[in-house]
Amino acid sequence: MNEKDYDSIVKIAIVGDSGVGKTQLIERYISNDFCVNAKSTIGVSIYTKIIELNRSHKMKLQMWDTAGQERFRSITPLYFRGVKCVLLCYCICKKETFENIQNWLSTIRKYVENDTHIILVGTKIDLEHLRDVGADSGKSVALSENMSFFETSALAGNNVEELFNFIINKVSRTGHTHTSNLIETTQELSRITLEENTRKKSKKCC
Ligand SMILES: Nc1nc2c(ncn2[C@@H]2O[C@H](COP(=O)(O)OP(=O)(O)O)[C@@H](O)[C@H]2O)c(=O)[nH]1
Ligand SMILES: [Mg+2]
Repeated sequence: MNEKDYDSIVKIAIVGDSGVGKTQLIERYISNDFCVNAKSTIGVSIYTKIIELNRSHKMKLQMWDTAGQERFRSITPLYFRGVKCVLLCYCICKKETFENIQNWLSTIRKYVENDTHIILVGTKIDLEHLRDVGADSGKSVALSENMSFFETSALAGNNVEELFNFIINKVSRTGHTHTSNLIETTQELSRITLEENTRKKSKKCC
């Protein structure tokens, strides 16, 4: 499938503490598909996957993953621009990653539109024997903060397909996508990357 062959585009951003399994979750979802690429640029990896909603509509999912800068709490507003859905992840075996959810929420809500879906995701449920955060706690925070809730395992594959099908369902029902915003965002990202590369090159010369 030609990567440009799509009718709409949806940006999804994934956040949460370092090590909770964000990258693995996305890689698990896309790994069996041919229409996949990850473009690593300044601090961001962008994965894409084209979904055939029906015979006349192909939707391109653009998934933004951090390249570790969440460790320093230095995610740029650009990361959230035009986003339609945010996956906010914590590890069910590490309570502190769950306790950080409120901090993440304040960051997310500072930058996203009101109609952005936020999904709370408890990761690594294959490590049930090490569970440190009950599913009920996750559910209850999700409910009080108006988020959807999933528990997944990227390792075993539990609920990964279901999670992304849920997202596709949600965003396709609300209909509109932020195409123009996304084009601007992608152009801006290319510009910054270009500037970064030029700066690095000129440093080497001197
Ligand atoms: N047991 C288990 N380990 C996982 C799972 N997902 C990720 N990991 C491990 O957790 C560590 C961090 O994963 P990564 O995706 O890089 O986390 P990120 O920093 O949030 O992107 C790695 O060692 C992964 O192998 C999972 O579902 N189950
Ligand atoms: Mg990562």
